Amino acid sequence: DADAQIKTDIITLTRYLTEAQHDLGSYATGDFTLLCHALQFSFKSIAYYIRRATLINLIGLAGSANSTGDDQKKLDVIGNEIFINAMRGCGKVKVLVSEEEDEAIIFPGNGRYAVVCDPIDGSSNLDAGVSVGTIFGIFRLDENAVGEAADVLLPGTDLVASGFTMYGASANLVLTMKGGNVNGFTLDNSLGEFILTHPDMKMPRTRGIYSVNEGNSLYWTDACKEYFESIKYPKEPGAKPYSARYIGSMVADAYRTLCYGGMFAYPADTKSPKGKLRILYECAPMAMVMENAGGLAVTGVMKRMLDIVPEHIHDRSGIFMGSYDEIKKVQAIFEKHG
Ligand code: AHM
Ligand code: MG
Repeated sequence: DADAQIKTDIITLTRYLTEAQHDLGSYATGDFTLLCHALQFSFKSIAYYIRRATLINLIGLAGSANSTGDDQKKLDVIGNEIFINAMRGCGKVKVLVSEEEDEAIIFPGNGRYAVVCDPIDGSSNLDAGVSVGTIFGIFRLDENAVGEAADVLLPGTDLVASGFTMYGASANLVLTMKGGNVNGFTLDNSLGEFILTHPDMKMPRTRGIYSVNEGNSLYWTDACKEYFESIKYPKEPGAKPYSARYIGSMVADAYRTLCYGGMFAYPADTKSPKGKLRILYECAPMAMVMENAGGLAVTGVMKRMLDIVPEHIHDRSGIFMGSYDEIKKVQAIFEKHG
């Protein structure tokens, strides 16, 4: 009967964090758990405003531009403010880097963590109702960190946790911790809780799906052109060409890649020699998720993404990420070109 199917032993994010705090010992102190609770609140708030955006006049431009000259949407501004206030309020964060802020924000107090974030990634898609999301990474600061931007110029291997939310048909949160697995949570709007719905997400090792802005192919390097040609016009007898899927919101393209496998790329090219996506708060957190789910993430010159140390907080990189065997194919072709 129906009653028998109702789950009464549900793992909420709160429960998960409490259990993780026990398991992870030194990584997850009480401070870390409190910080995650503040993060979770910001995700819920942003999800709420995105759902209501069209109704309460939040679509369209705010009339300003962010640090790197992108036009800001009203929701970019609101998402950024929600995030900053949540991070300040929890008292555990010393340094905050946001895509929407020129400079790192330094909070008073003795927070021991640094948070890097893109509060609303994919916002050019917002007015069309396409999925957008929040990307985040958490570093634990060095004992003698003074509280400045330089404190977060670290490789992704130093992240203690990272993940992203995708505000789509439902709000999905993907969370991973250093050395851990990847867990997916879905926001139950009535309960106001993120529920563990996708425990231990593992990407298929291979899948014939590619995700790239093909409109840039004129500017691609020869290696890049050869790779995409090779999957569209396979020479091996019986091999099928790959399917193309490109949403144009990294969170959504990454979420699909996590669930179905395949590869996602934003290569560096002659138009954007350093690529488009930012190392600190877009590439590194995603790379950590990909690796912990059994995949790979590399730069435009095939270096492990998590090893890259940005020189400046808003530095960019080319990126190729996704299923293990797919990224190996990319690497093989790029290596041939030297
Ligand atoms: P944003 O942070 O300004 O939203 O830009 C990042 C987004 C990614 O979500 C997405 O992968 C990429 O830009 C799409 O770029 P393009 O429109 O050039 O294909
Ligand atoms: Mg972004």
